[in-house]
Amino acid sequence: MVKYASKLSRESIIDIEGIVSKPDMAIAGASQQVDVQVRKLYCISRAAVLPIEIENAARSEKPNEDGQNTRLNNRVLDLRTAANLGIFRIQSQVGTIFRQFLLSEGFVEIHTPKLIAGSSEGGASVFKLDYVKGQPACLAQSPQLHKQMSICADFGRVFEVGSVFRAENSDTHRHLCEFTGLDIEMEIEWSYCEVMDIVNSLFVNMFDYLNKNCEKELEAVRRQYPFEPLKYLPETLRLTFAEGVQMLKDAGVEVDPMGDLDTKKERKLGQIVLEKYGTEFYILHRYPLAVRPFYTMPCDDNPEYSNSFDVFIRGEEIISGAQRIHVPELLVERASARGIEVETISTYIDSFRYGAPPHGGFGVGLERVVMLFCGLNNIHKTSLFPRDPDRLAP
Ligand code: ATP
Ligand code: AMO
Repeated sequence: MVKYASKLSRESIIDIEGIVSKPDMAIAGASQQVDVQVRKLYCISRAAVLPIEIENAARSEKPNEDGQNTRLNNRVLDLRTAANLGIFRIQSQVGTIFRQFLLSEGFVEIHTPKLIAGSSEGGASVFKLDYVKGQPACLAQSPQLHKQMSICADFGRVFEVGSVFRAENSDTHRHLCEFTGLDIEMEIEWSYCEVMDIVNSLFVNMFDYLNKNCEKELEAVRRQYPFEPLKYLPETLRLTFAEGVQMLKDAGVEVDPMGDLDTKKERKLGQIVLEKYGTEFYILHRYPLAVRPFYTMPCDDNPEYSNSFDVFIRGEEIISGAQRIHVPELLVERASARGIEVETISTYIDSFRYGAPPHGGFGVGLERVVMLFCGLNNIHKTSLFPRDPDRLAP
């Protein structure tokens, strides 16, 4: 039996029969919990020679020791490490908390189509494909249009957890070509602040829950990828875009007050906010209208700004949200101004013609939330089977 066992390859699955006892601590290491005197041994599933060493995958990335690409090529084995299993258990909790919290707040879960006639967000990052009978179609870049249409259908409050497709053309540490979108849309009574209130209670609740209930998983991730716990406040900090621009200017950074912030400036602002307010989770709102999607509602008091917001963890965006335009004429005007072919979204625009309530919502990238909560440096680590410009398998 010993000879047979010594020939078994690593990661083979075996059944054994034997006598279990407490180990002699003087002989066994402190980590050994049990001793088994094996009487019978059966091989249930024999593993072939491993293409990567799981011990290497379980260490921090070291050059020449099964780098990230090799590990992703062999993702099933790579996922067997404690850190990776921890990451996806945490991810599962994030999705569960998102669902449970919204259901308790009266939101209805919906499932919108992923095959649509035109682009849902505009821009170039659209996967185009041939639909049946030769019709052109796109993969949805977000459930944006249909979640708003569900509000026009009188659901009041809706949410969706689903795949989102973006034909991103370059590799970055935080972009995927397919990711999981956590989306909400809701009627609003007074202002888009009601949507930011949901962001606040949902995420403070989520972070509290993860810290309290995922200790083991967080520890497994931390052992391989050391990180500091996320600093956040019981009431999420809200700054206006103009305040953010001023803080950057005061720190000597050149900023266009009516432009968007690039990744570097977002990170810098994150550092300034942490030093000044002691939080790594905050909301930046009232963005210039010109840098937001066509469906974003301009501010009443100054149409150069918009009722919109982004939310950041450790200086990187995890959420975009806004009040939407519910007036069809204004929607047509804003879509045309952005070069969108209005015919491709005519059914969306028509749904605002028969009495549409003021409404707003937001979209969250699930992989980004987990990446940034765990202080990880790359979104591939939080996507089970990542899709990027160079990766369609496994
Ligand atoms: P979203 O798509 O929701 O806006 P985002 O994080 O991609 O999320 P953007 O406003 O598109 O935010 O981009 C912010 C910055 O991120 C850009 O100024 C640019 O520096 C960088 N960036 C965005 N997309 C890419 C990309 N595909 N490749 C490289 N850099 C990108
Ligand atoms: P936006 O385009 O900002 O907004 O996307 C929402 C959130 O999705 C995540 N995200 C991504 N994650 C991984 N890879 C990508 N390529 C990628 N692109 C975006 C980010 C981002 O904050 N319809 C609006 C949302 C709304 O207003 O309701 C939208 O899609 O975390």
